[in-house]
Amino acid sequence: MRKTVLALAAALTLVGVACGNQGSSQPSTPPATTQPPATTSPPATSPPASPTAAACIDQTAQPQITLTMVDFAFQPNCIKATTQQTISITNNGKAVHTFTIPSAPGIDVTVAPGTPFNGEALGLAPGTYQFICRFHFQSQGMVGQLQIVAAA
Ligand SMILES: [Cu+2]
Repeated sequence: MRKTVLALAAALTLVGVACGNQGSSQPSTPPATTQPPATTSPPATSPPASPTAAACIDQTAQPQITLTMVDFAFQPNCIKATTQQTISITNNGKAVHTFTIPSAPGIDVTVAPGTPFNGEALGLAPGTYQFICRFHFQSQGMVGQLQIVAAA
């Protein structure tokens, strides 16, 4: 089961990279011009594994980690937190989502709309973790990153 999830995550990463380098339509594009991004796909989403540090929301001073789900994204999608913080997850979408850390066994929470999850500390060692929604990470790219640092 877990190996399947990891394999899918790896596949997603490959797909994301491939899409990032791809001009969606082939016919006779001049090679040297800067072409505007396709209207439907924001260019900033290509590498899910490494958002820039500046884009990561520092929540280390908050009482707990607060994460919101919408259809189909995590907000924020990069959080800096400490080893001691608990987590609060609210689903503001219409679909059921999960908060799942494939590399951390046991962290796999299903959160229904209107039923916030208030959990314990995640018990993660300092490090960087990718979290996903198991239902939508592949189809919708519903992923995020958690940067865990030692508690002050
Ligand atoms: Cu989802």
